[in-house]
Amino acid sequence: MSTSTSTTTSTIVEAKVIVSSPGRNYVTLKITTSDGVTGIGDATLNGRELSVASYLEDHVCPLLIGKDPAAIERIWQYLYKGAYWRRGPVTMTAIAAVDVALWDIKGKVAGLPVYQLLGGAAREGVTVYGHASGNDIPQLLDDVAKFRDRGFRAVRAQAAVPGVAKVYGMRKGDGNTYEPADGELPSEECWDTGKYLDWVPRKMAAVRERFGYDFHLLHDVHHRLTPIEAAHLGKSLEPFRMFWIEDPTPAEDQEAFRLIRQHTTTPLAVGEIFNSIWDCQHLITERLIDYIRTSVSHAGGISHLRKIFSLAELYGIRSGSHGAGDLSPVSFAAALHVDLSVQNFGMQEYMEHLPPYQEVFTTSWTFEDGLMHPGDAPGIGVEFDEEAAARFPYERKYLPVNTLADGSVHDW
Ligand code: CS2
Ligand code: MG
Repeated sequence: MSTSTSTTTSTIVEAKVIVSSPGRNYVTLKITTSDGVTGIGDATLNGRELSVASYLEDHVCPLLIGKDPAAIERIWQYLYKGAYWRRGPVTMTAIAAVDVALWDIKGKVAGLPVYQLLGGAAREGVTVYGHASGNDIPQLLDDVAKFRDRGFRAVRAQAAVPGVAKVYGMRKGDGNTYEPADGELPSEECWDTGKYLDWVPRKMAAVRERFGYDFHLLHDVHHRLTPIEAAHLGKSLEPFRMFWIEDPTPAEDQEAFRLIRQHTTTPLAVGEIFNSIWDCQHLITERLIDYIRTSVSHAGGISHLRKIFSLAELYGIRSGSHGAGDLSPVSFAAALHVDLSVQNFGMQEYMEHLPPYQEVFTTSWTFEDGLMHPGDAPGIGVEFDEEAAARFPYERKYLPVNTLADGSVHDW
């Protein structure tokens, strides 16, 4: 690209991909400019990390050299339209990493935190929800209590389903993580919709009975129900005034949400596996959902996420960015900058990262009284220690695979 799009003379001189596993696998892109400014982006795609690393190293990094780092939108379009092959998790995660690294650079050059470049703070802080879980109701209630004692204003409640051996959302071992699997190959889980549908309302009733209604209660269905089953669940949870139920049904079929909507007033959230605005166009413009959960790292970076949230704002739909631990501290911080600056912010997921991530990523965000703030360091506000990252080599890991009792594969 020879077109000069800004008055600066700075160019990109290096784009480097670092794969490391400080607590879990993370793929980090580091871009350096001719002025010696560096920016980082998160290119982690859980269970498929090396595909994005290769897409970047083999196909994207060579294209960046010599380009103007200030021309974020043009570079975004060059990587999206210029590839001819568009969308998909690998492509869009790679583009997201470039986008966030360039916003980081822009902030550092301007001496401003990224949220200031996005229009400034629209609120004092970002409401986050924590992940409570338990092997039975008393354990779940103890865990919810811990989050409330720490000041969380919103808690997601997941619990083991009696009669189902392993369930999404349960912590294990040191209590810190439930994904990905331990082994070098995927673990298998066996799902039972009937048992789950009977159990969830009992669990939520217990939570509301013990703690009342002065905090937000959330639940992740993790794509496991058919639309009519999801409608049944939404209806059965209405007395517990859920903040949302998440991913009630697989969302490849956007139209499916119309059916759920017709049957329940429980708010619906979806989008963590979406990669672009086209994945949620009808969900938003036909008001089939209440919260759009697309993430910085899997939906094309800060630039594209802002477009999705702006579209949603027109239809009264609020943001609810995915913030699981497999999104590195870089994309979590980037999400906080977006959350703070958009008008239609709803809720941010906060699944704390596993130690020893702090040896590699130094963050400047804060948590106080249930609200988070990205901090005022120039750029994204996360420093990446490449030498430390080298001490934690990549380990192949997969997400679990779900089956039904007859052995057929079900959504995990
Ligand atoms: C999840 C994730 O946080 C969530 O809401 O659904 O834990 C999801 O399973 C992982 O991000 C997959 O990598
Ligand atoms: Mg989820």
